[in-house]
Amino acid sequence: MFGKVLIANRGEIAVRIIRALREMGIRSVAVYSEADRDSLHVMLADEAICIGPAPSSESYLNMSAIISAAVALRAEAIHPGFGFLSENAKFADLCRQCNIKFIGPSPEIIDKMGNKSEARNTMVAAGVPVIPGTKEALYDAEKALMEAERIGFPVIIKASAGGGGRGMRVAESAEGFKEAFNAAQLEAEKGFGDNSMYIERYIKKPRHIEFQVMADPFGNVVHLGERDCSIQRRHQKVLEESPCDVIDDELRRKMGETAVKAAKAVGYENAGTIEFLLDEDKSFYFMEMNTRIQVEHPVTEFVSGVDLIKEQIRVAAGEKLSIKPEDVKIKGHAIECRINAENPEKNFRPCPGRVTDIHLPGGNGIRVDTHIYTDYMVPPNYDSMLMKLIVYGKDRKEAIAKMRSALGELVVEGIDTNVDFEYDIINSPAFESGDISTDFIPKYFPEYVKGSKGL
Ligand code: MV4
Repeated sequence: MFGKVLIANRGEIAVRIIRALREMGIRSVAVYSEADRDSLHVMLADEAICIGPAPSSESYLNMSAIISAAVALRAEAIHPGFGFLSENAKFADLCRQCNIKFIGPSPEIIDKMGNKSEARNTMVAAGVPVIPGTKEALYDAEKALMEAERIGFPVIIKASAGGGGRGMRVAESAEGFKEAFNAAQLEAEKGFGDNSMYIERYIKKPRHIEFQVMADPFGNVVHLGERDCSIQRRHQKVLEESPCDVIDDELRRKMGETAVKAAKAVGYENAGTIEFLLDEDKSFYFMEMNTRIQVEHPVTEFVSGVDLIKEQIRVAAGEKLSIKPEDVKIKGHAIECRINAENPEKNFRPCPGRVTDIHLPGGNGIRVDTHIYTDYMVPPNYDSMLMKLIVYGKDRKEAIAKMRSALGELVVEGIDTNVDFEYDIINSPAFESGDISTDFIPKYFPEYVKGSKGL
């Protein structure tokens, strides 16, 4: 096992990883930017080192500064968390060259899954269902239109290098298709420096269902059930839950088997997520694979009883998976709300500033993952997530009741937050009845989508 691990991240996930390391008897090294000197992750780690100025590009994305820190403090491995360098194949490769274990999959796999069109083709070859669409990269609106006619409208135009909704447009018919294609392509070119596109049939009102997989270096792969992450606002998840209400044991077995097949097809290692779109008729299709631990991993930890961060560290150190497929039992129901420093009344604009007071909920089945404390200054330089509130109950009804109670108790003063927005969602008849799809917020909370460009 490792003696010392560096955490190449900040905020609540850095805190989460440091706690797992401490429980495992492994020393932790925090890295921080000049804006994060007073951060909780710096205080909790065994050692901490400044890696640059506030902008991410000069600190948390600064590969040579992070590698130098690991070498100087003799860390044997780096946990990248999520965001920042977590899905950067170049960084994973740099770690390998410097003899530092990157806690995640190989650079080759990160690269392969990072190209969404290539990932899709890989899954087709592995016999994983994908949404009907194009195989060859498209660069030209004229040719793309011919493909769209073949697939049948409506279609969705996606950037090969994309993901998370950028460089994406829906075309309802041939009319306006070329404009949509060119707009998406321009966005892809600007955003990723890659103008290759692909097209799929557009699925209306799907659910975003993702399966957690975990793989060791010996080819063992398990899945730990699904998360329903359909409730999103402009491709940002707002609330996640596990299990999904409309997935029965038989469908879970089928989708889980498919997720494991997908991971095995690429020789996957460490924690990963297979994203599916689930259609209203219960057909499911591979959408993307995320090659990192995800924000919403705690809901899976609650229902599976597996500590995903510890498992990541163990398999990265060369150990076998601690769980066999037949040992996995999904029990109860978990819900996560993401608490952000933002103002829902003002188009969710970020609201950095000083936290003057907080009160955290607690009790049976309540988990709070956060880095904030009284008098903490939320810097304006990073994403606005302050906290994850996660609850666990015997069933969905109890989990909803716990979340309602926990959100009601939560106090964060000094800055604007989305707590009331989350409270409204949890208390809505639509959420309670389980009428959930990716258009949940525009459908039931249209007052919150003003100024949105839709997709
Ligand atoms: C789709 C789709 C419908 N049909 N693909 C959005 C982000 C990216 N990961 C893929 N996305 C979608 N792809 C086809 N063929 C609908 C979406 C989509 C979506 C997916 C998950 C969660 C929220 C969403 C919101 C709008 C659109």
